[in-house]
Amino acid sequence: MSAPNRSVSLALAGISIVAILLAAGALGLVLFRPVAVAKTQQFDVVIGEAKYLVEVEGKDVLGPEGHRFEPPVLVVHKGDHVVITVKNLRKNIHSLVLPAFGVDTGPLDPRTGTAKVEFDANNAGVFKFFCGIAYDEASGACDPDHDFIVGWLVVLE
Ligand SMILES: [Cu+2]
Repeated sequence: MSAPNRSVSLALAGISIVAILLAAGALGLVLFRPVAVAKTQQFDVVIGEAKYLVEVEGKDVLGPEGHRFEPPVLVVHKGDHVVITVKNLRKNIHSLVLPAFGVDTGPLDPRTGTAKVEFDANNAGVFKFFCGIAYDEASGACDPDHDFIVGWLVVLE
């Protein structure tokens, strides 16, 4: 085989390899769609206070207070690493418990109690979190509206 023919053969071989790689890449894109890249999601959640309306003589006025998590809904993607800093702004002891991911801040002191919890959101779904401190007036643990101090973690697929 002469030198020019060898060059043509090498060129054809190179073109063939490139074509095969392009085809494999295109096939890969079809078979393995790009997925969202997991990342760290940080939230600041406070145990705060809501005011409710009551009707007095036909007018709506601000009535009793209730306790709540703010924000009450956290949205992440499956696989994200979630970091939540929880602060208790209220005058009694509260906590944040998220059983689905083994999270429990433990008791947070009134007004100043803060805790940071971390976990990997490895399951998609809607998961409830709540105050894990049972109401006990004598010891200043939680409040009479304990059962309503709830929030939701939404983990998207
Ligand atoms: Cu509480």
